[in-house]
Amino acid sequence: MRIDVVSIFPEYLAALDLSLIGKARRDGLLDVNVHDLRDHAHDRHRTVDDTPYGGGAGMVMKAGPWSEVLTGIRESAEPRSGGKRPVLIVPSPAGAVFNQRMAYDLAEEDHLVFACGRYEGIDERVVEWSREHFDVRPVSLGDYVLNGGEVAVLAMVEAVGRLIPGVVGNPESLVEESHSDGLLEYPVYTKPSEWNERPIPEVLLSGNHAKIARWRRDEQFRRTAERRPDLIFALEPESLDKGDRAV
Ligand code: 6GU
Repeated sequence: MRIDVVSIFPEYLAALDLSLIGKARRDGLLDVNVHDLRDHAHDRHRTVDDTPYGGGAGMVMKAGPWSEVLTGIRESAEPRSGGKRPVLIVPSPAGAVFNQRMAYDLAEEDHLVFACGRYEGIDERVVEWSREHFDVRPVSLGDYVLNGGEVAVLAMVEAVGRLIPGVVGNPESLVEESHSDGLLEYPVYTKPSEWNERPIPEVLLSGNHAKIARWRRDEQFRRTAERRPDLIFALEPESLDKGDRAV
């Protein structure tokens, strides 16, 4: 998968050299390119923002540098088989909220481009113009405000990157994690079996795999109902098994 990130703080994205995502890059599974938007501002002060039409607080990112950098990225991308357009993700608190479903969908794409806005956002005409060549998706991490899209991009690239085959060493570990089945994950324990006068749940020592599976599933429901009741309401009836019941 190819990933391009455009930012006025490219140093923020240095973390993409680390850990699992860094290894995936070195292994050739991810081709990540970070672009400095200011390289596409051609005045003496490398200006990327200006005051908003209609007045109001803050500054708005100018269209010119954005159109230049996005055109360069598009032209440098190989023509895609089937004419599939790259996905342009615009991180914004005004976007659709990112979730595991979206991460799975994005992991199927060949080319993701992230446009990190700062200030009050990017001139809306850039977003409209981009639809000609990109599949444009404004995406938010959640209902709170960050100063810019960079931290959101780190989160999204990690969530998507780890779903690409070969990035996570043991693909089994993707199956039983939070949100993979619409529920939060069950609690886990390791040795010693008693610590600080606290034993682990007895069932986990029973050797009865069906019973353990049932206990874990019940714990998933208990946790989800307590911490994220919204997820219980969103469950597809078909995703429930015969043993599921109100916990
Ligand atoms: Cl994706 N960007 C910004 N600037 N703020 C956010 C966000 C994104 N998600 C939540 N708050």
